[in-house]
Amino acid sequence: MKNFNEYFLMNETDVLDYVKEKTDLFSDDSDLESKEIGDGNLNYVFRVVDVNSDVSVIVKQAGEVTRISEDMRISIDRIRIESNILKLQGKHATGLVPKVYLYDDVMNCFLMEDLSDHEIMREGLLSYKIYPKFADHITTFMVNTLLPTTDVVMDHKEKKELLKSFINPDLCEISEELVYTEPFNDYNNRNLVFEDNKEWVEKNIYNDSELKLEVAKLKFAFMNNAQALIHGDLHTGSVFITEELTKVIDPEFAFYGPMGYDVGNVIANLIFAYMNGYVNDKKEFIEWLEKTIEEVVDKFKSKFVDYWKDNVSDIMAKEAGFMEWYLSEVLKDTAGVAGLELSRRIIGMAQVKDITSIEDTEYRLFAERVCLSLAKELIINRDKFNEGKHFTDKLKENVNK
Ligand code: SR1
Ligand code: MG
Repeated sequence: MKNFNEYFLMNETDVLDYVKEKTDLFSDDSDLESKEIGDGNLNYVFRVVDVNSDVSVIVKQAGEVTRISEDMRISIDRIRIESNILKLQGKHATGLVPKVYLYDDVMNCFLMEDLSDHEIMREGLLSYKIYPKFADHITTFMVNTLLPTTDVVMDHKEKKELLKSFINPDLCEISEELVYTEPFNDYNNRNLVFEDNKEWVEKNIYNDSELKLEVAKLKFAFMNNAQALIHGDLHTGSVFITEELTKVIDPEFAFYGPMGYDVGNVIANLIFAYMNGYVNDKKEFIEWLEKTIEEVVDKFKSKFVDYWKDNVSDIMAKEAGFMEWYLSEVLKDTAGVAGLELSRRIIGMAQVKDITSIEDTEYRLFAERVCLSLAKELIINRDKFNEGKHFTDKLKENVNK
C-alpha cells in the first residue's frame, strides 16, 4: 500500500486503498470498485462503489499539470478552494451542491457525495432533454451564494477575511487569458478556430478595435471588482441534473469577482444548447430554452431584490436608488460576460460539444456566426440587456438575419 502522507497522483487502485484507510464509509466486508470518471479539463475524479451495498463516494484530486494541456501547471491548492467553497455554498444554498465528507491537504483531494443518479447537464442538453426546474434552481443558487458574500450583506472585515482565503491567482490567470484575452488576440497561438471560420474571425473579432476596448474594460473589472464570492466557471458542464434536482459542482475557479460572471456564463451556455437544438430542428427544446434564458434573467432579478430587501446590512446600501443602480451594474456585467463566454468557447482553446459536435459544416458555421455576432452586441451594448426578453430577442434576431 502506498503512503498517503506524501502527495502523489493516485490511480484507481490507490484510491481504493485511500478510502479504506481514511474513511469509515465502507464496512470491512465491502467489495469496492473504483473508476476514474473525470471528463473536465483540470482534475481527476474517481467513483468508488461498494458493489455489495451500493454505497458510493466521489474522490476528486488535483494533479500538478492540467488534463487539457501538460504545459499548464496550476496550483494544487485549488482543491482546498473547491472543497471550502462547496461547504460554504452548501450552507447558503442547501441541496444545490454535493455534500463534502473530507478534505485532505496532503493528497490535495476531497471526498464528496456521489451524484451518479444525475447527469452532466451539457450531456443531457446534447440529447435535447428538458429540465423544467433548472431556471428556478440556478437562480436560487446564484442569489443565495452571491449576495450573502457581498459587502451589502456581510460585515466588511469578515468579508475581507473570506476574500483573503479565496485568493485564487492561478485559476484566475486561466480565465484572464482564456476568456478575456486570447479569443480577441491569438498571441499565444492556442486558439482553435474552425477552419472555415478563420477569415471571418480575423476580420470581425481580432480586427475590431471597438470590441476589444470593451473587452479590456470587462477584463479589468473581472480582476478588480471583488464583489462576491463567485463560482467562477458556471457552465452546463458544472451542473449535475435530473428533471427534479440540480446540483452545482466544480467551483475550483471560485474567487471574489463580479457576480455577473456567473449569471453570464449560465446564459451563454444555454445559448450554445439553443443553437445546437436550432440547427437540429428541435422545436420544443428550443422553445423551452428560450423560456429558460428569459427566466434565468428575470428570476435572478426578482430573487435578488427580495434577498437584498431582507438582508441588506450596510447603511449606505440602504440609500434610495442604490439597489437599482447595483443590480443594473450586475446585469451589465452579465450581458458582457455572456458575450465573452460565447466568444471564447468558439474561438479559444476550451470549446464546447454543443457547437463542435455539429457535423454539417454549413450548420456549424451558421451556429458559430450567430453566437459570435450576438456576443459582439452583448459586449458592446451590455447596458441594453436588463430583461430576459432582451437576450432572447437579440438571439432570435441574429438567428433570423
Ligand atoms: C485550462 S482549463 C480550460 C477551461 O476549463 C474550465 O472548465 C474553465 O472553463 C477553463 O477556462
Ligand atoms: Mg470544471
